Formats: sequence, structure tokens, C-alpha cells
Amino acid sequence: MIEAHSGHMVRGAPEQDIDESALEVGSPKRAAAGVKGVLVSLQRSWEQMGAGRTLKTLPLLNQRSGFDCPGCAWPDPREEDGDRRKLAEFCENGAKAVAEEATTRRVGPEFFARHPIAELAGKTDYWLGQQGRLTQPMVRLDGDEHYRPIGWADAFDLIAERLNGLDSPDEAVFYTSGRTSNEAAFLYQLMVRGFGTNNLPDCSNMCHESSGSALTETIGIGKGSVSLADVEQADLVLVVGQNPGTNHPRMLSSLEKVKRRGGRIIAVNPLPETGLMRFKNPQNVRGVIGGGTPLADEFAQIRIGGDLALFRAINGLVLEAGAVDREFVDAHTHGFEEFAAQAAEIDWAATEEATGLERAQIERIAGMVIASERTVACWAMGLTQQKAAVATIREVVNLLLLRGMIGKPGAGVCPVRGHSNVQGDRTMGIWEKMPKAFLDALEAEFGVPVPRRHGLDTVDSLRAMRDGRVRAFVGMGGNFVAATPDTEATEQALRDCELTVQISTKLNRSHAVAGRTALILPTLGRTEKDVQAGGEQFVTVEDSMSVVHRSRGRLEPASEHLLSEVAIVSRLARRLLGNGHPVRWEVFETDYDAVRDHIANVVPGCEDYNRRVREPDGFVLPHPPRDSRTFRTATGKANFTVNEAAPLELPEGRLLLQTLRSHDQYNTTIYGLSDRYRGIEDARRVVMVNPADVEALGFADGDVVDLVSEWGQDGTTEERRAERFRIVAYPTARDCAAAYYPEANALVPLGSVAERSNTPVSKAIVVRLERR
Ligand SMILES: Nc1nc2c(c(=O)[nH]1)N[C@H]1C(S)=C(S)[C@@H](COP(=O)(O)OP(=O)(O)OC[C@H]3O[C@@H](n4cnc5c(=O)[nH]c(N)nc54)[C@H](O)[C@@H]3O)O[C@H]1N2
Ligand SMILES: Nc1nc2c(c(=O)[nH]1)N[C@H]1C(S)=C(S)[C@@H](COP(=O)(O)OP(=O)(O)OC[C@H]3O[C@@H](n4cnc5c(=O)[nH]c(N)nc54)[C@H](O)[C@@H]3O)O[C@H]1N2
Ligand SMILES: [Mo]
Repeated sequence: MIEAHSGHMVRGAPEQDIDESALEVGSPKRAAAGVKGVLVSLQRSWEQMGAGRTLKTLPLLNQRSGFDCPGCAWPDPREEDGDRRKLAEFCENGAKAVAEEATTRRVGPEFFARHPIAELAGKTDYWLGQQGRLTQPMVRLDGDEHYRPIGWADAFDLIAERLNGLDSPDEAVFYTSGRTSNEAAFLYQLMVRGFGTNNLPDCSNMCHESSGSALTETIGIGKGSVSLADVEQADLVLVVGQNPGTNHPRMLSSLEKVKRRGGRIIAVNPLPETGLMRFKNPQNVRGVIGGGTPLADEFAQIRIGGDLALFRAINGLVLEAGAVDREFVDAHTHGFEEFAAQAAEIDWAATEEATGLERAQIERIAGMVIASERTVACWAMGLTQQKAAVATIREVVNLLLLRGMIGKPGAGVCPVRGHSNVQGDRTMGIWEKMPKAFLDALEAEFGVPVPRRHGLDTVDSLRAMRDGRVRAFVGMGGNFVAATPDTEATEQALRDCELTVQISTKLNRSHAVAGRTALILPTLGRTEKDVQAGGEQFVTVEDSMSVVHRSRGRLEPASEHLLSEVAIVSRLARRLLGNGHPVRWEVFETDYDAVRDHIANVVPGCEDYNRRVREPDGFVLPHPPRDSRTFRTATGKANFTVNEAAPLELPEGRLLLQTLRSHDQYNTTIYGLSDRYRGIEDARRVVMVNPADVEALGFADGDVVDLVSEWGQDGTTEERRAERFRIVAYPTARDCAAAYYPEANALVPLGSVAERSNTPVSKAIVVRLERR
């Protein structure tokens, strides 16, 4: 179905719900990427946007004059590091992310007239995402069954009136997802703090909060300490709890370089993820015709949640071997004696039980660590979403400190971020507990009082909504309802809100499960031209390695009604804060340089921002441990920590379930039903279980079951159920299982959070399988 719409060719999206019940299981693929990856990306791009737009967009991805890939936060090669960008500096999944945004499918007023909100709520995330780009501001007033169009000015008036009508600014929360640009994020937090609250939950609360928490305490800054060159020059790279083949495919090129140089890679994962085992680089001949480069030298198939015990044992072995970098430890660290006293003892029986690994393998891994002069530790959600996430990451830091691996070339910590600008949003002040120095600087720059009481994070926002303490929600991007845990409770919390506002590019569940009065404000995406009164604008972003650079889209906007995020925030702030407000909101949207001038004055490390972001590769933010082995912690040194490994209790007949991403999704946006590398096609409601466990539990491959999570607190056990999952016998670690996010979010209790970071425990859920 092709129909004309505001001058664009519009490709039809499926009107019927998409059948997700068919299932085909092959064997897991042996190598990631290769030619098939290129073909898939081109096919998806063509389906969503046709040949013309495909050719216009993909070559601009991650180029200096183009736009930043809206996929992951893996950095681009830099000239400074002697690295040239390739003509195709993107991956299969980056291309899919672009195709999703640059799609020619549209969700306009006719769509909303056709589909009542209750009907949309019954659709799958896949179906919702496939409908296309939002084109006009829409509103649902209390009692309405449909969204209907509303003008921008009326929308801002309505939102301002409702927010100003609350008893306190703390009755509203303002969520941010990590695609928002630095400029929009900076203005957004200024508006929110000007309004009078620090309620700025973000997707980071569910993502790398545990990394930030552990790193700030131990090295004094919550960001990674390596550059791309460091990773590529390492002797040894640990890839822990991360699936780069799917989620950070461009990282595989760096890992391949490590291998070519004779470096080694250790993968720690309950699943033998294809990208970690072998990689076919589509950009060289060997990748195209050969069998690819074998990546992991050692694959530690760990039991879910066993990482703390593993790293404790490795640290014990490093101490035992006398392989401590005494010079580094004496000069730069604090707490070594106390740490060493505890770490020297290894309880092997407990370690083997917790990790599911054999002593001999752990000893081999420790030997590789000891032999390496340049070690980088990378990790992602497999660590951050555990119950003991913060303690586990602190233990990884202990290892690097023992070996003096911070602040020298080819070594360091590398928390691999998710969203392309999630790190930048934090730098710009999107955090419910920004430090005092930042708030002081904000107050001084704008002459407006800034609230000091910490705000609510994501989980606490949900609890406050549930309890009626929060009555209004504003979302700058993202898909709050689908990304958060405890689906049933969460959906109710959102429906009970008096007002929900979603600033979005595409239709998603958060538009279908909305507050009593609900607004959708459609915005420009990364790929699109942003033309304002002051001319064509660019925005800036920060990648996972603290590189700040420009991003400029080239496509015509999806609709003439769209506003940029900067324009939306500036106009809303004017209405919300009133005409007498000392901040001159009206100047920002004309020329984003005006925003950047303020960023330069407020945000540490951003001095002379407007000039430095115009450098071809942007600039790198300061990182004291990386730059000078300076540690701005409470002790003035890098801190060793003592971490107790409390084993995860698994009652008889239960499994530890993790929720993860398939190869064909971006978080809650489902691109398709193919988890190609894992050999699973045409289905998402599947649960992967080790064949021996399938048999031991009395099931067979292909059986359909309900997943029931059991979560104990204060002597009671709560149960949650997700229905109709097909068992797939799969080589995961024993006692473990895996199902896709967001379908399995219903099983994650709101009360089950990582210690200290308050991140939902999405990776170690105790479940039983119940036959249907
Ligand atoms: N194409 C694509 N790219 C993406 C995303 C996407 O959805 N699609 N999402 C983006 C975002 S926001 C993020 S945060 C990142 C996420 O990137 P990842 O963290 O790679 O994402 P997950 O799919 O959650 O994979 C978690 C990995 O940890 C492993 N794991 C689970 N439990 C444990 C454990 O207890 N110990 C260890 N050692 N490993 C464990 C799983 O088997 C899996 O390989 O990717 C970003 N990039
Ligand atoms: N069970 C379980 N839950 C999880 C996770 C897990 O592993 N397991 N992972 C967690 C993690 S790591 C994360 S980061 C969160 C993700 O949580 P979110 O960031 O909230 O979710 P996304 O699916 O990335 O958001 C997608 C939506 O963002 C909007 N969007 C896309 N681009 C733009 C843009 O440029 N501007 C604006 N304004 N909107 C845009 C589109 O409307 C799209 O529908 O989920 C978390 N939830
Ligand atoms: Mo994330």
C-alpha cells in the first residue's frame, strides 16, 4: 500500500496485528556480521524508506559532516588517533535504527481517528513501532476514547496550566531517554529546575547507573577511562556481561584489531553470544569470504550473578602470585590492606558453585590477567542489572587497581553505554541528584533559584505515581511504560496520572497507556534537517568515551508540523515559567549557539564549547584518572573496596531468568522477529533454557509455558506471571534462562532493585515454568 502524504511517498504499515506465534529455531550462528549483515540492513532500509532515502542517509552516518548514529554510544574513529573513518562507518543494527527513524510510514490524525486508544494498548510493541513517524501534536482529554489534533500553542498552554495547577512541583516527574541532544537536555533540566523540582529520572537509572555509582566511589568519576585507541592497543580485553555483536557491532572491529595485534579476549557470559565467538568483518576480504576472525580466547560461561565471585577469585589469585603493581598501589590507591586481607582467602567450593565455572578455568583466566601489561575491562547490562551490580563493578575496579591499569595507554575501565547520547545527557545535568557545584553554577549563570533536595529516579517515580504522590509525567523521548519493570503496576501508575506528555518521534506503548489527559508532541529525529530562524542548526552529543561532537541531519523532516526538541522545551518553558522569567527562552531556538554559550559557562570541561565542537572530531572531556591519575574521591585516591559475595538463592526446580535484547530490536522498538545470531526466527515469546534443565524440569523443547517469577520480601512471596512462552532448548549456562525484554518486564518486581543504584534487577529473576 503506497499513498501520497504531504509531498512524501508513504509506504504502508501493517494494519493487522503481526503474528508472533510462528517459530523457527536453527542452530546459533558461528560468526557475526559478514555479508548477510550488510544485506539485511539494506533490505530493512529499503522497506522503510525506499532506495532514494537509503542512498541519501546511510553514507552520512557517523561521518564528520553527517549525523551521529541514533543506535549505540560506541565512539567513531578519530583523526587524532591516526584513525581514518571508513566510507561505511556503521553497522547492520545502526542502519536499522536509521531506517526506523527515516521511515516514510506516518502516524497522522487519520490514524488516531481510526484507532481508539484502548485498541492501541492491545497491540504488540512491534506493531506499534511499525506504524511510523508521528506528524502532529495530539491530545486526549479526560474521558476521550481517541487522540485528536491540537495546535502547538494550545498544547503548551494546556501543559503549563496543568503543571502549574499541581500542589507542588515535586508532584511532576520529567523523564529523559538517551537520544536527546546536549542542547535539548541542558534546556530541559534548566526548565525543570526552574519549575522547582529535581525529579529528573532517566533511562540511565535502568542502564549504567550501577557503573556510575561504583566508578564515582572508586575512581572519582562515573565514566569510562579509555579511548578507542586504548581498547585497540590492549593486550587483553575482558568483555563481561555484554553482547556486542548485536548491541555494539562496531566494537567488533576494535576487537578484531586487538586480535590481529596478538592481543587476547576473554568473554564472560552465560550465553555463547555469536559476536563474541567469531566476527566476519564485512569491510575486508577475509570477513567476506573466509570464516571470520575468532575472537574470544577464553569463554567463561558463567552462571547468572556469578561475576562477583569470579572477580574475587581472580583478585585472590593475583595477590597469591604477587602480581600486584606496588608502585601504582602505593602512590595512587587507598584501602589496599583491608582489601587484601579479605581477598587473599578464596573459598573454591563457594566460587565454583556461584560461578558454575571450574577452578582450572578461573586459574587460566587469572594467568592471562597477570601476563597482560595492558588490560581493558568492558561491561554492559549483564553486570549493571544484577542485584549486586555495584559491588561487582567495584570488584572489577579492584582488579584494575591491583594491576595498575588506570591512566595508562591500552588500559582502563570501559562501561559500554547504550543510547547514543545517554552519557551526554548526564553531563548536561539530567540526573535527579546532580552535585552541588553544578547546581551552584546553574544558579549563578541564570540568576534563578535551583532546588537542592534530590529528586526521584525511575523506580522511585513509579512508586510515587502508584502512591498518588506524583500526578504528572513528562517524557523527553523514550518509552517509559514499556522500558520500566513490573508492567502491570507500571501501566496502572501511568493511567492514574492526571497528565502525561510524550515528546516522541515514533508511536509506542507510552502513547497507548497514558494518563487521563495525554499529549503527544512529535519531534525531529537525528537524521532530519533542523532549520530555524537563525539558519540550519546542528546539535552536539557525547559518546561512551567522553568525545563531544556535532550531529547534523540532512533529510527533510517527517512532517511540516514537527518542532525540534530545543524548540519544544524553549516554548514550553516560556509558558510554564511565565513572561517575567529571567531566562530569555525565546533566543535559544533561533540559534543553538546561544544554548552552547551557557553550557560553556555551567558544565565543567565545556569551556569554549562553541569553538571546540566545531573541530572536525569535536573534543574530549577531561577525565582526571585517565589524564593524570588524579582521583577526586573522598580519600583523594583510588579506593579499593571490600565486597561480600552473597550467593543468589535458587530454590529447587527454579531458574534464574535474564531479560535481554534480540538481534532485531532497539530496546522497546522491535525491528523484526529475527534473532538471527541465536538462530531464533519469527518469534519473541520464547524462553531459552539449557537442554539439561529442560529435561530435568520435565519439559521438552517446544513446550508452551507461563513464566512465573517469585520474589520474596519480609517473609512473603510475590508472584508475577507472563503467559505463553515457547521453550527453546539453548546452550545457556545451567540453572539459567533468557527471555526478551520488554515482553518479560512483567516479571520484574518494582521492589527488586540493585543495591545502591536502585536499578531494576532485570538480569536475575527467580522463575518457575508452568505448563499451560
Ligand atoms: N541493536 C541494538 N543496539 C543496542 C540496543 C538495542 O536494543 N539494540 N540497546 C542499547 C542500550 S540502551 C544498551 S544499555 C546496550 C545494551 O547492551 P547489552 O548489555 O549487550 O544488552 P543485553 O541484551 O541486555 O545483553 C546483556 C548480555 O549480558 C549477558 N548476561 C546476562 N546476565 C549476566 C550475568 O549475570 N553475568 C554476565 N557476565 N553476563 C550476563 C547476556 O547473556 C547478554 O549477552 O545496547 C545498546 N545498543
Ligand atoms: N527488563 C528489562 N528492562 C529494561 C532493560 C533490560 O535489559 N531488561 N534495559 C533498560 C535500558 S538499558 C534502557 S536504556 C531502557 C530504555 O528505555 P527508553 O530509552 O525509555 O526506551 P527506548 O525504547 O529506547 O525509547 C524508544 C522511543 O524513543 C522515542 N525516540 C526515538 N528517538 C528519539 C529522539 O531523537 N527524540 C525523542 N524525543 N524521542 C525519540 C521514540 O518515540 C521511541 O518509541 O530500558 C530499560 N529496561
Ligand atoms: Mo541502556
